[in-house]
Amino acid sequence: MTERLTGLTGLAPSAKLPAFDRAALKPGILHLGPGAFFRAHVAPYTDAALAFARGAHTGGDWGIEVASLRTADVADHLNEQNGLYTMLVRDTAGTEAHVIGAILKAHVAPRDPAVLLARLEDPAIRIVSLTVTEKAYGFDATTGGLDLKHADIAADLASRHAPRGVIGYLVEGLSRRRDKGIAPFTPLSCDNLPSNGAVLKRLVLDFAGRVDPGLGQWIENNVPFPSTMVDRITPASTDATYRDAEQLTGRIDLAAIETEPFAQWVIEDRFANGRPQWEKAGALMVEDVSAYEKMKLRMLNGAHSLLAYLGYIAGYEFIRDVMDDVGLAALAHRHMNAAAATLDPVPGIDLDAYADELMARFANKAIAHRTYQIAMDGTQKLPQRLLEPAAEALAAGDHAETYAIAVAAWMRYALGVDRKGQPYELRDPRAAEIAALLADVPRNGGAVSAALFTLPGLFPATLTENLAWTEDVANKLDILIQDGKLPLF
Ligand code: CS2
Repeated sequence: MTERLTGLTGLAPSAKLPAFDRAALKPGILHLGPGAFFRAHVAPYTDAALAFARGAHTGGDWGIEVASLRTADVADHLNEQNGLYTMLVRDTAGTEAHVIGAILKAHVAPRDPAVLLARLEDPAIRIVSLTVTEKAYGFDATTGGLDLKHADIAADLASRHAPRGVIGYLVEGLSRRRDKGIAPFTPLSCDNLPSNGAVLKRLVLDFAGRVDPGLGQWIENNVPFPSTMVDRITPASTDATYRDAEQLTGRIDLAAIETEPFAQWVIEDRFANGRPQWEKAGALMVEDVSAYEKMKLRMLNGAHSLLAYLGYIAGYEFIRDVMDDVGLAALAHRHMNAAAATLDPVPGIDLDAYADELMARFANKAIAHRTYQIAMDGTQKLPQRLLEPAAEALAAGDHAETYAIAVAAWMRYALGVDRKGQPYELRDPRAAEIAALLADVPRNGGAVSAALFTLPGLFPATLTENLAWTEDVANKLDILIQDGKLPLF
């Protein structure tokens, strides 16, 4: 019987092993949200930085502990495997298996909240990084501060010493450190939010200001919140992931993930207490990440969402299938060019070449990235990916047609019924609100778009008050509702 992946001896020669001494690793990073994206990005970048620093005095101080704030599976599998897991890198030329050794231990916050709080106040932990998805932050787009109706935020404000959400844990961790005279950790957001560090800072300060204004001041004075741009296309793991990981390593691995060869990480170099040499692993350390972030959110993620909604309604399972549809692929490219036109120059990047590279990445036949996965959480993704650039394009005198198509596609998707009349789950934190808004609305473009445009806090007035643009959305939505085909060209 095949053994479980628990150590590094006796693996198949096709497995690439960590190039540093794991026994010498000490914890330095606590990561919240050990999902597939983290295992394809922050962890392997850190692994590569550790390999570079091998033998150097402080290199081994950046081992990672992870904590899940929700489900236990990944954390349990990682612990059963002594933190080891396989990252498959897939391309049409073949699949490589990299065993990642940077993770030391995994925690499950709901099961043992005291342990996570204790880890947050350990002086050895100098960075707390996060990949928790947009919806976990509790950000209210209308006020720019905390969403007081967000379940975690409301619970944590009511019981700040026993938190359950990201902001509550960060504030409690920083509070304990201040009280004990321990230097703060650096919170490092790695989620697809614009100015993710600045947003996180605003939320943490808003929360701290409500429970202890002195703490808010201390955080303001002592804690940097660097923003980052993260990029690596990482589909959810499937049976094929586990099967190939087993074949290439010779070990059963229930924490295996798969990803593409491309990876990018741009990080603002402001840390309270040191950091790994991520630049040795290819990360770009900069003063201001905003230009990179906007480029990635608007060109990659904007086109991704467009393809996901149109593709899903058209019956395509994976992004690579949508890219085989010549019309939709052309639309995606046109969208990228339109998004590029809203950007300031991005240091060192040729935006035409970037768009070409994105087209090739989306078309990667070895990556099975579900349209349904990307279509998730639209209300959390639309603003930064589509609505902000749409508003800027309109203000610059453009018709913003590609955004009208994308928004119409999201609205069609929000109906929750496919072309064959089969219902599907929306998987959006505002799904119930959307369903209620649409309950008695006739299924035509004008009525459905008018209803969804009233969803509080989602669409900026600059868009909803532009009658030519809202009419364009309504017309396109009507076409999509009527026959589900895309006579857009
Ligand atoms: C995708 C992203 O699921 C989504 O919404 O657009 O996860 C995308 O794959 C990553 O941001 C790529 O870096």
